[in-house]
Amino acid sequence: MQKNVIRIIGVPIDLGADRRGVDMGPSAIRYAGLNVRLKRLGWKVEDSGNLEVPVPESREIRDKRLKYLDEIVTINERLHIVVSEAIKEGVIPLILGGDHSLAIGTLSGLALSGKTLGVIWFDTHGDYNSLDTTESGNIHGMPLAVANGIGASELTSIGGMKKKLQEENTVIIGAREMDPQEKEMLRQSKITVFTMRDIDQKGMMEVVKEGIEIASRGTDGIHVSFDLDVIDPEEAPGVGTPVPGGITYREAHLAMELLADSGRIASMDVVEVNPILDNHNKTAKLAVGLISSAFGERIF
Ligand code: EXY
Ligand code: MN
Ligand code: MN
Ligand code: MN
Repeated sequence: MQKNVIRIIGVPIDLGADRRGVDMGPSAIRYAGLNVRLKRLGWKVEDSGNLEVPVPESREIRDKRLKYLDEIVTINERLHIVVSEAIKEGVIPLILGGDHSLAIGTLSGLALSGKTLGVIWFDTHGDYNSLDTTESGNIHGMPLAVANGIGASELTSIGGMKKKLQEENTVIIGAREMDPQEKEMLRQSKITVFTMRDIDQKGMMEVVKEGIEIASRGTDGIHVSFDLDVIDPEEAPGVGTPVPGGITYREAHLAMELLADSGRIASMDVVEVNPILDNHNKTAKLAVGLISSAFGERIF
């Protein structure tokens, strides 16, 4: 087990979303000083560069319920192998997106590694659509459903097994926009959803404490999947699907600091940073600050 090693894996995918630009997320985050910041905290940082994302032969869509399916399957096949290897080698995979469809590969790789991990999914959205419920056909709106074995078999079969998720150890935090059928499907699952209303009423401290407890119950650790659009677009404008009324800068840092205190973070995705829609790399800089808090940076 190689203690205190973080392996950065860039996944410049933007085919899961409607808007181009999120493929530059990994570069924007590195440019914001991620590697130095982690090294300063005492981590050994292995940056494995970016996975190669297939270029679509043409932009014509074969199935409008599953846009760019083949390319997204290919990149997630590649990603799940390297994530599984990282976990088996005892290092912490830190996956930089790229849109949230990459979580299909991450969660498949974590399951393939043999570890049982809880999931805390910070997101505006449920990401719980399937080809039967999606209104956009964008696969970045599907990864959590896919990990739970729901959706196109080309996606749910990545990494072999059907289901990669332990629903009773999975938590969404920050939800404030879901599609009607997606909401119905989530209600039928055992996934815990903390909406913005729950955060307003209970406070982020209580929500994260409950989330850590749920994601830790009987698991080997926690996978954190952080979609920057969970943060209010005033603070994080550089995201592909902004929705007003998000969590604050400080609530996001508190959540990361509490997770760091728990000592249970086994892996982390940081997704949906879109530098094209950003100003002066503000969202990528925020992402670097949050990652640093998650990996032990202290105010005092
Ligand atoms: N629910 C909408 C859809 O399925 O298209 C919006 C999804 C946005 C997904 C981003 C990654 O969080
Ligand atoms: Mn998402
Ligand atoms: Mn989102
Ligand atoms: Mn998003």
